Amino acid sequence: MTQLIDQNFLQEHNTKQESALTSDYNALAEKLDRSGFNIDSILAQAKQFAVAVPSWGVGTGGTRFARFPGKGEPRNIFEKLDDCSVIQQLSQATPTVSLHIPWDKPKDPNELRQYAEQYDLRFDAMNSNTFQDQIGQEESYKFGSLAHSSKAARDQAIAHNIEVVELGEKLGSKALTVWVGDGSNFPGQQHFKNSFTHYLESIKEIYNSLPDDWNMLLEHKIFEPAFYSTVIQDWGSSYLAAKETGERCLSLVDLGHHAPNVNIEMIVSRLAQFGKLGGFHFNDSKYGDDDLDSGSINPYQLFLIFNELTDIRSQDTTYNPFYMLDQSHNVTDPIESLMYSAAEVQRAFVKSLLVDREALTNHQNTNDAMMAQATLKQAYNLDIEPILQMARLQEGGAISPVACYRASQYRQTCDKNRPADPNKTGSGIV
Ligand code: AOS
Ligand code: ZN
Ligand code: ZN
Ligand code: ZN
Repeated sequence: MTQLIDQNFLQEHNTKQESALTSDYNALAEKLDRSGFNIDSILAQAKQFAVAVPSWGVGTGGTRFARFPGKGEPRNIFEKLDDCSVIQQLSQATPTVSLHIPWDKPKDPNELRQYAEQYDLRFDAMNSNTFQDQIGQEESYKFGSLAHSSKAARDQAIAHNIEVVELGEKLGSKALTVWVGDGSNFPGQQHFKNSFTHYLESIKEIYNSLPDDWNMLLEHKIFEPAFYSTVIQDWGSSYLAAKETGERCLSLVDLGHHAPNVNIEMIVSRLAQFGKLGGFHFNDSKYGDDDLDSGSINPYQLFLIFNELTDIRSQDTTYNPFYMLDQSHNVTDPIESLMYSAAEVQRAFVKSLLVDREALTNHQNTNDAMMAQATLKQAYNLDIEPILQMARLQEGGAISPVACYRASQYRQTCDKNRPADPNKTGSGIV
């Protein structure tokens, strides 16, 4: 396997911290043992945890006002994969990449697949894009795509999605995530029922062309780019569409796509109860679809979401929704943000394993509100960092990914090897 951070360097970096980690880990083991948890079984589950990196996340994001590119940004999908491989090498929590078409459209899918394979990276859900017009495209998406009033525009959007699925099959992906910006900016602009009917017809057509072992994930969002109404604005519309469409059509929850203060963990529970929770886009939000780093604003909410997921898994161990980070990095090095965020999601997952579920159930059944909330807090307030560090160490990653990454000078190397040249393809690093 190709590794862009020198393994000896990584080991040296870890060695300096190993004895401190061992004593922290042993102390935590004792503490957990007193509450009836075996740390090694928690560690084993922490090692299994995985969240996909979005290919576009390794470039600096931006707002509609400006974008301030960072140094040595990846210029094409191959360089994006290089960066993803570094994130995985150090964090050991991100073995897959979620592609976006057409931004990442390869000339030769085989070449792309092989390029990823050298890093042991696989491809997660494919993302289609009918929220932007591409050069040379016949129909415009200005007034919508899958829900457009014009059949020609809808057909074009359907064809694009089918093409994305075909490409995904060649790359080993198993899911298509559909997010559309369709909606309206003025009351009266769009007929609510007709646009939803059009959307339903369109996704059924895409669904019918899906391979048998694929899922289709519908992503709702309350607003933006449409500012008055959105066709798939909430989990209700998403659920209805998924239910109408078929068994393998599921809802995807992006944490930033709800009104402020909405109880997302409850949405998680509802969708799961009826077999329609298919995946997540993790990020954090203060005001809207801010796409801030996971766990940076409301880590308790993230924990409560994983508390639901772990509860669901306690009844169905095969349940395995798609997890992806969907963030926009404007002021940080995207590699640092993605490594840190992956660990934050992993942290919420690990803490959810440490909830005393039997006690919680008893408190719920006896209506002991104080002790029920305290049971959740008991797990949430634990410092489980040694488990995350040990998981990374044992998997060949970095005890402290950000520190190790900075010391490796990877970004500085990229800055040298990636002179801005939009026409250049291939990697400047390997
Ligand atoms: C848009 O707001 C959604 O979060 C999408 O999931 C995603 O960010 C977009 O598809 C990027 O391509
Ligand atoms: Zn998203
Ligand atoms: Zn979003
Ligand atoms: Zn978002």
